[in-house]
Amino acid sequence: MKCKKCGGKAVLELRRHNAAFCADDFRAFFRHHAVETVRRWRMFTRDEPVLVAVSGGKDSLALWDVLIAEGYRTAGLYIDLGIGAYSRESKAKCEAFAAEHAAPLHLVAVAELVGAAIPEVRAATRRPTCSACGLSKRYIMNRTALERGFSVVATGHNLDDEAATLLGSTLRWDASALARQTPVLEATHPKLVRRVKPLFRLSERETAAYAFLSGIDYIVEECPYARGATSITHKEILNRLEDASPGSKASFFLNYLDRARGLFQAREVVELRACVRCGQTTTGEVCAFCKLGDQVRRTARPSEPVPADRGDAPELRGLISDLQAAAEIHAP
Ligand code: Q46
Ligand code: ZN
Repeated sequence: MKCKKCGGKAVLELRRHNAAFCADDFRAFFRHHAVETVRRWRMFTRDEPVLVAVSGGKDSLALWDVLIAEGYRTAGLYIDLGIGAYSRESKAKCEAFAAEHAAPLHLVAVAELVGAAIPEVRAATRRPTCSACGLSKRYIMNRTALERGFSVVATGHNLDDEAATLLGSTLRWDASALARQTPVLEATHPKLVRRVKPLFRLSERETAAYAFLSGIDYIVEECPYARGATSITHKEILNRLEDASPGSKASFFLNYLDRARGLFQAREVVELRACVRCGQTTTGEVCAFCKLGDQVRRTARPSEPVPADRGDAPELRGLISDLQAAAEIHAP
């Protein structure tokens, strides 16, 4: 297999692009794709300070790496969820990455703002862990960006994440979720910042390959609460489609953006106002995040132990695991 660019030995084949690349040319291809997405979708300019939400995983650290290499003005934001060893390790990865690149990193703990870490929130509210966690992350990203002078937050969502979310929303015909799914969520209120996903056209396998070939040290373990999530099943189904017909994942999501998204957005008119308690946006009087904090304080119970990592073999984890992607790359 030869590199499409230089004719040297290829280390990675991209079937949907009908191409293969050597390590250097693949990294250049990946960076070009991300930067073109930022430019074409008007996500941010080179003068605008961007807060990059990093979890310690491959996607968000690959995104930060690309933006630093391409000369954007970035700072990282690590949200400490307080999920035992998983959070300790992922935080250490982000701190090490920031130190290595001499880049600023903002740290905010969920426990500081909600009054408890995610395992305690889970015990206190009995609502799905990922729903409370997702709500907290979105709130903290927006509020931190506003308070610290960033007009835009970038997240590391890749094509597989977006296609799986779209499949989930479509299976439920959740019109509001469909209307909200976009790579650029504009700031439609003075208390909102723009939220963007520069890697949305790059697959999980491509992101894993970029992180591996760039020598990025990221956390391979997934969050213990991710286990059994329906989004993993949706990713598996999409991977089977992709195997049978390369390009299906991209076609599913990108054609949604082109052809169907507008139909859902046109129907979705939401009036936002400031939460009477914290000033962040809400459709009611008090925002969902403040209500979550109330609930935690009212019903605080001792937390259940964080599920231990069962050490599943990578192929059992459901996703095209990072290790599989890394293993198929013949190190240069
Ligand atoms: S939402 Fe759920 Fe994630 Fe929060 S509890 Fe873990 S899996 S980290 S992307
Ligand atoms: Zn509030």
